[in-house]
Amino acid sequence: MDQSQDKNTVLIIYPATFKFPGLHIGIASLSSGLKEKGYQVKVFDTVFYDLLGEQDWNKLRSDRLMSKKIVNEDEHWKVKTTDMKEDLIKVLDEYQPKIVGISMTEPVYDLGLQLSRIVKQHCKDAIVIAGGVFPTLSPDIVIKEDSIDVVCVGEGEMTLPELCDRIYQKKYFTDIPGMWVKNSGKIYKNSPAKLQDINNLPHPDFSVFDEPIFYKAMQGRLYKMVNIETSRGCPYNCSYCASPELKSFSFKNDIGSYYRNLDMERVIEQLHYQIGKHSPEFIYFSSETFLAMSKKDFDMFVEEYRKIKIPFWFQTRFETITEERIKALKEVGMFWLTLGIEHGNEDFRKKILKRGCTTNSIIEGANILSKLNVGASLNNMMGFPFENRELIFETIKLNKKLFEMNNKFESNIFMFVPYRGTELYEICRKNGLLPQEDYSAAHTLNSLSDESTLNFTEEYKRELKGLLKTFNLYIKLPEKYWPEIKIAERSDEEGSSAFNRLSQLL
Ligand code: B12
Ligand code: SF4
Repeated sequence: MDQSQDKNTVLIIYPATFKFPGLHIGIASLSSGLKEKGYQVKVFDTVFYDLLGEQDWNKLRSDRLMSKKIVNEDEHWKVKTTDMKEDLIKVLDEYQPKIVGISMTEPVYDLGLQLSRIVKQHCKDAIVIAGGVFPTLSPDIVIKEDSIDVVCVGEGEMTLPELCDRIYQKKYFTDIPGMWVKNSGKIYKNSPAKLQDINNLPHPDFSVFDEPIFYKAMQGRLYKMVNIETSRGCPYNCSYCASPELKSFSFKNDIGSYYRNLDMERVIEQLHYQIGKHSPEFIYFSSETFLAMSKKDFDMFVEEYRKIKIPFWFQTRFETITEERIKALKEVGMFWLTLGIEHGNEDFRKKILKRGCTTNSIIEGANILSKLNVGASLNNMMGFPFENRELIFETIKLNKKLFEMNNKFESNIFMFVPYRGTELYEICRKNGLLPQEDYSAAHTLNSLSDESTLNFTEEYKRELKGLLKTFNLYIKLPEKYWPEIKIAERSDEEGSSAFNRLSQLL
């Protein structure tokens, strides 16, 4: 890089849902790669701008009886009262970046685009590059946007510094693997870059995030949390998830396996590094299926974590739970875990959602957790194609059964959103369930929306909305209340007062 350049800051924009913080490993990993090459990195995030009219992620969750209200919000979070656009312009003026990156998942794509337009209007010469899951799976949509010059298709740790070097050295940059580049009206679609051995990457650089972003809720309290990556991708193939698509994208393009585990030695090294740097109160193992690890790795993890003594939580699948593992993890600080049920009907789960997990293994796993007095968040969805009220009640009944086994379980319910590139997206499209041919879920910025975006009848959409609202009442109150809960499903005055009355009983 030409060190004579005094302005060598790369700005990375992180469009995020209001009050839904969490360290973004992708951005942190890009930052480490850039800093190794001598660049400065500035992150602009939207986490604390109220873009949803006071409907924040946590409030909606507690309104829907999914989680406890946070008691110490004001100690760590600060809602921004300034204008997001003006704040972004101030950052652009201060750092005068030549390269501005934007990380986008599908639900925040619209917001990301708005921000990219502000950048282009204000800094005409800056190169704007979009990356993340949505640009990777839909580069053709993203590259069409006037405010986007380059799309990073796939991982960016190696390709973004390469692009920056070329730009700073005023070199030709239209042929970088893993990049789609728009130049003088022409689009250069370069082949994807080979995937990296994640063990050779530098540790993610979380110092680019403001302190409030480290604070996430656990059981109604905010704690300073650090995310530790133990793997990328997931061995399973659920039809509604982007992970299998990222896997098949890598397979089809012969760039290596997307599903990669970090060596356990590297995970432990990373833990000590991040703890030393950030002193977290909690650790979140940011892996799609944490317990999909070998016995050798598991044993090493338990042995090493024993010395760390910081509570931790993670996400895994029911099939990966054994009594021996949960007992060992509890002893060394496991506080909580998140598990997907997604649907109560085994056949539906298997055939439509492509989740092979049996109801028996869900119940067995829940039994182990109950016996060892471990709490967990259980994730569920509704509003799928080919589902109906009766099938949704199977999800309710399974969650009810589990809650009766262990009242520390929290049941989350989300409206199904078809993400582009997934198998269920295609099924929705073929069955005329998408509102338009080029549908994207970009407008679902609030992923807790209670409106189904599928082409169902208005009556069924209302029914779904009511069931989403009352899901936890059905689970937590005895069946004798069910007729009253049915009234609470309605959004009229009688429905609302029934909902309020019944909520008081919990
Ligand atoms: C940890 C995680 C989170 C964390 C951190 C957020 C984040 N965006 O990383 C939290 C809990 C905050 C979160 C929140 C959400 N998440 Co999430 N999350 C994940 C998960 C499990 C792992 C992400 C990760 O760490 N990957 C490893 C890193 C290294 O990869 P990466 O982030 O993709 O980044 C690399 C490349 O994409 C690229 N890249 C990324 N950004 C950029 C930017 C530039 C400029 C460049 C050049 C390159 C580049 O380079 C990076 C390094 O190689 C993924 C699953 C998955 N397989 O991606 C879901 C996933 C990304 N989440 C998803 C969703 C839907 C959400 C939420 C909407 C959830 C919700 N219900 O509200 C929010 C949206 C948050 C947001 N603003 O993006 C979906 C996105 C679906 C889609 N098609 O877009 C995924 C794919 C899971 C799924 N269901 O399919 N999530
Ligand atoms: S187990 Fe989770 S991360 Fe893996 S494919 Fe299924 S939904 Fe995606």
